[in-house]
Order: sequence, then C-alpha cells, then structure tokens
Amino acid sequence: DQVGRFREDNPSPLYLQLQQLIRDAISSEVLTPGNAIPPERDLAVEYEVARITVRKAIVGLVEEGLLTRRRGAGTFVTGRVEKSFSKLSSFTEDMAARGRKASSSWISRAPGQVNPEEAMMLGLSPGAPVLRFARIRFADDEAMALEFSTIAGYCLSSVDMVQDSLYGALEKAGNRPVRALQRLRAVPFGSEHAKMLGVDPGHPGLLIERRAFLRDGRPAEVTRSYYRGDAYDFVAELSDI
Ligand code: 16G
Repeated sequence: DQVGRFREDNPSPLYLQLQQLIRDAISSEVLTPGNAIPPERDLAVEYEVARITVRKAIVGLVEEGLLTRRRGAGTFVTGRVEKSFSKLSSFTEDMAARGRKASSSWISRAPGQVNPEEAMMLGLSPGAPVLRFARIRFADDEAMALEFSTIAGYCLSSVDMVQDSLYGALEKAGNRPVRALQRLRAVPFGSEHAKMLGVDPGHPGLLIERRAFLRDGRPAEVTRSYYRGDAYDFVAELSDI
C-alpha cells in the first residue's frame, strides 16, 4: 500500500478522507516529489469508492498545488525545480533537462522603441528599435513563471521569429547571448500576476532580472522573469580555488 487506509469511524466525506490520506503519504514521504500517484481507476478499486470521488479528491489537491497533472503522463507529487543561478540557459532548456515540456501563452509580442528604463539597462541609444515579448511560461500544464523580455532590434528581424523559445530564435539568428548579469529579488505577486499564474495574490515570487550580451559585447536582452517562489530553488556552485 502506497497510501494509507480509511478509518471506519470517520464521518467526513470520502473525497476529503482520500485527500487526507494522500497528504499524509506526501508528508511522511511515502510519496515524494516527482512520484506519480496511482491512476484514478486503481485508487477507486482500492478504496472501493466511485471514480468521481477519486477525481474530486485529486482536483482539490491539484488546486492546492500539492499535485501536478502532466498531460498524457499522469498526476505527480509537485516537486520544486532546481535551477542554476549561474548558467546562461533558457526556460525551454531548463524544462527539457527535467523531462518536462515547456510552452508559453502569449500576453503580448510587439516591436517598439526603447524606453528610457530599457535604454539604461541595455545601454542602447534613445529611439533604438526593440522587440518586446510578454508571456506565461508553463512546464507541462503547470504555470511556472511570467516573463517580460525586451530584445535589441538588431538581434531578430521580427517578433514572429519567436514561436516557442526566445533563445532558440536568437540562436537561429546567430545572436544567442553568451554573457549575462542577473539580479534576484523576492516579490509577492500582485493580483494581476497572481491570476495569470493561478496562485493567490501575495503568493511569494522570485524576480530575476537578466541582462544578456552578445559575443561582441553588444546588449541583446533584458528580461524580468517572475518565478513562482514555491516551485523554484536557485542553486549556484561557489569555489575559492
Ligand atoms: C530564462 C531566462 C530569460 C530568457 C528565457 C528564454 C532566467 C532567469 N531567465 O527564463 O532571461 O529570456 O529563459 O527562454 O533564466 P526561452 O528560450 O524558452 O524562450
């Protein structure tokens, strides 16, 4: 038995009892992050309850964030992503390295002219052309981050070049950044951002601002990434040799 058993004398609804059993299995580490929970059908047979009861229990735990559904793969105990703070990787690559599929939902994608703040960040002259991208980033079906990117106009010929991966498009254009500066800051999500990520307002977020540069030193990107604080651990290797 991976998950415990019902107690005969418990008066609360079966789906709540099943939720509690799954929660207990997670907190006692019988189920650990990344583990698949048994299919609905198996749980229903094992606990002698209707499938709808199992489904209701699971939906509740997915909403709580304790479980994550991955399309076509099943339902898993939610794990945190360990992300290097010192690697110049892209979201798509980070997810692929973990066997997860990255996707995006576009908030906006448009060419424009550099604003004073971006000009300062990137060291571009006033009026320089840029491309701006705003999107919600998903790992499988789970919303992980919001990203707001401004790319120097000479890096890409049009916004349509970015379908999924920004770094993929930059690489194709021969303009993948090779160096970056990053700043990490804790931020609670405001109501608008919280809604896009499906979390409650005030939920902890990690803001990473990345300024990235091309091999010839020209600026390529400034991106503000708001990662879900409950989903990410940032790690770095330090050495003193
Ligand atoms: C990462 C980068 C972000 C970059 C994006 C490209 C950090 C903190 N930020 O999220 O600067 O724009 O990847 O991802 O790692 P993509 O190639 O999947 O679009």
